[in-house]
Amino acid sequence: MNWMRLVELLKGQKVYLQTHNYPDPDALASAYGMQVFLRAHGVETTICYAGNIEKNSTKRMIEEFGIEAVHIDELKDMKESDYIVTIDAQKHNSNITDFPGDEVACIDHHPTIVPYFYQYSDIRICGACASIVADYFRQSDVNLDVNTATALLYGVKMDTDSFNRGVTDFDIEMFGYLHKVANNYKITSLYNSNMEIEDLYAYGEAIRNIKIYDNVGFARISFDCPDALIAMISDFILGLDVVELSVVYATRSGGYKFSVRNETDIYHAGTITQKALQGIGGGGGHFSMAGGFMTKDGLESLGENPNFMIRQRFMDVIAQELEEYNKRQ
Ligand SMILES: [Mn+2]
Repeated sequence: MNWMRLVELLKGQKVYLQTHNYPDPDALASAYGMQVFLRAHGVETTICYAGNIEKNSTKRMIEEFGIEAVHIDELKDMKESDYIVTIDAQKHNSNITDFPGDEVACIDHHPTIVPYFYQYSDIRICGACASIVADYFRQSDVNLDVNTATALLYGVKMDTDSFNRGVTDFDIEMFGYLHKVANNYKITSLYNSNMEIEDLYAYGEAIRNIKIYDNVGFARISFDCPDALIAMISDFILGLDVVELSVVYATRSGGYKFSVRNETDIYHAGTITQKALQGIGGGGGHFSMAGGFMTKDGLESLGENPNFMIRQRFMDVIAQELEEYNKRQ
């Protein structure tokens, strides 16, 4: 990371900070933090996204912190020569729409699926993108105000499921840095109102449909749900004592949207999701958490009993992964 190079690159340009589609608290907190950081160095930016902000709790977070994020439909004047910094996302990933501007920089914490050359790239594998953004404040000695520290800390907490998921020493270090400044009461209050009544229907259906094969839990939801909710349910299923890897999927555009969680050191959720959905959709992610999708055509190609086929595909890949793990031991 070389924050001065980033500032020099963006100075004098029209700059957009683009999150992944359907931005979650980590994406929004990271974009907001970057905006405050860049403003302190004389660079004005616009935060933008495609898709919707789905969860009430995320909408509330935006209000609480005063984050201004503009939907692509309201951005008619973006030009090809304008600069884009992708935040919590990388160009060419399936979860980010290609906007007209030029993706000159990337700040992200996900493994790269499709490599792309940015003029400035800061991709560090850690629990939350907000941890990386916090590091910009620390390294450059820009004043970290309470609102920004609180937003970033909330992003870290949400993306790491309170330091239980994908967390690294670096996230903990940044937690210490943010915690000194943040309004911790505000974080607790936001954190404890994450669930909406409608979410319970999705939980209900997942619980009714759950199938356990060995140490793997599968659950299907027959209606469209926000990504964040599918992820929460996947975490919930992982909480079962007998489940070490959970695969939760919900109907989306004629196919399915997947969320996969892993608590072992044997499997890699990203690899498993990618392999299991190859040819019928796509996916990827971290060792502990991954997302994926299956297209309508992919689903139709699975024939009469698609749910059985989905479980079969995952179990086959999981068996291969276990075999490779045992070989390495
Ligand atoms: Mn993130």
